[in-house]
Amino acid sequence: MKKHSSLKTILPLLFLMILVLGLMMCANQNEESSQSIIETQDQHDKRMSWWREARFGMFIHWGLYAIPAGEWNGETDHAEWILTTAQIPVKEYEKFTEKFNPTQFNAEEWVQTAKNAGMKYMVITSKHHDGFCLFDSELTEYDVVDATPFGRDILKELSNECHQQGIKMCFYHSIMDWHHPDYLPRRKWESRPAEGADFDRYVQYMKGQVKELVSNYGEIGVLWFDGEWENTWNRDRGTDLYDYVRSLQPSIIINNRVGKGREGMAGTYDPETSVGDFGTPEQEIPDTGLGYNWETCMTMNDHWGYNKHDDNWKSEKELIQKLVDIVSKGGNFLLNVGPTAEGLFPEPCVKRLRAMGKWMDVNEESIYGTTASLFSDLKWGRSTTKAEKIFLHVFEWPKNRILGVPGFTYEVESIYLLEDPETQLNINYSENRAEIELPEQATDPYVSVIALELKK
Ligand code: H79
Repeated sequence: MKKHSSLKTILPLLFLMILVLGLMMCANQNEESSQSIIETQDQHDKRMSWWREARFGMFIHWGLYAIPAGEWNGETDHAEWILTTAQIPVKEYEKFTEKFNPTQFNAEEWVQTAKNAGMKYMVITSKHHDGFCLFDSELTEYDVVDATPFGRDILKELSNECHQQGIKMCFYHSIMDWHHPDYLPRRKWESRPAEGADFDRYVQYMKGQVKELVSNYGEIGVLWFDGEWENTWNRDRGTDLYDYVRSLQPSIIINNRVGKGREGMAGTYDPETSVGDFGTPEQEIPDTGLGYNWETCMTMNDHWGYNKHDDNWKSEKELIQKLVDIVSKGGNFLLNVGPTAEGLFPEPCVKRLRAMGKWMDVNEESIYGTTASLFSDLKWGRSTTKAEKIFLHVFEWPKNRILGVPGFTYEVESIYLLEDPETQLNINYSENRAEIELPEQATDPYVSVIALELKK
């Protein structure tokens, strides 16, 4: 009975949705400049809402390059770019497939590690610039299932786990491809001839793979493109790819590197005139918010892919403060792990992720679903806000125990440290400023968070 009545209400709705989608697709085909999919602000906000709420995700750079682990002919500064930076001929690089056998890989553990750190989504390299695929693609033999002794579909195992554990599965897919014979331009140093290469055919290959990724691994949160800067990629191709992915899965979120609008490593763009749903600062944090969605991606040491010599790890404190800094400016933090060829997260990563998780256990309320700071120029730290609450993140504990908040004139119902909600703190107002009386010592070794509940 119940089933019957809900079907009755859903069927006309479904019909209407199909009609609207069909009309949108026709409209797209008719337009010369392939204007991107149209959606209202409301629809956009709804599509982006899980991502805005999430704030913190894990990037994973994993592929054949984990085998040389950054070292080639005595040079030790390579990583996922090693094919190009060490000028390894494609035929020779392909031989790494014979050695790719990460027997220690455990999808459940990886996802659990991300989840325990407080991360809500995982973006893994389905294919990096080297062209090697971590999933079973029908369109190439150059993938983990067809070409390696390991023979398991890594993305299948990870996406199953992600869905199981409530983490959004997302894929990084490189537009640039140093392996595919149709990809152009060739690297200047390599001897593979460019004759006969057909870039349009490459684009068909890439779109075919994207279709596999969006169709065979359940719901995908984000498609994260990269390597868009070469001169074969252009605005129209970007718009076409964006529209194509959204036509396959309308709810998906796509970064701005799908198109040509990105401004260098700052990752900024104009969302009004370029395709893509968010900006992508790389290895940097903007000075202020950007007025649109953005996500800083960053390494924990100095390489994305595993480099066995790189010990330049950011401290736990730095990483937690970067997370807070980013969120206080309205951005997301996509923090990278480069697993080893055995299939393990390097121990220094695990240690840092554990510390971040411990901090998040106490302070996550001041991160998830918050929006940017209401105050600029807080000398001692950062701030976020959510509904009727303001959070103050103290990086530097004031020696005189008085925390000054310029511009804070709200009346508060309640004020306390997130780790000790039972103990009320005192707040005094003078002129255009509030002063909060703190305990003598910082209560958290990294960032202590004060919550202020405002009077309604
Ligand atoms: O996957 C990781 C790196 O391998 C990849 N992006 C991250 C997420 C990466 N590719 N290139 N780089 C990082 C640095 C390259 C920068 C440059 Fe450019 C490319 C300099 C000139 C062309 C990007 C586009 C910055 C300026 C224009």
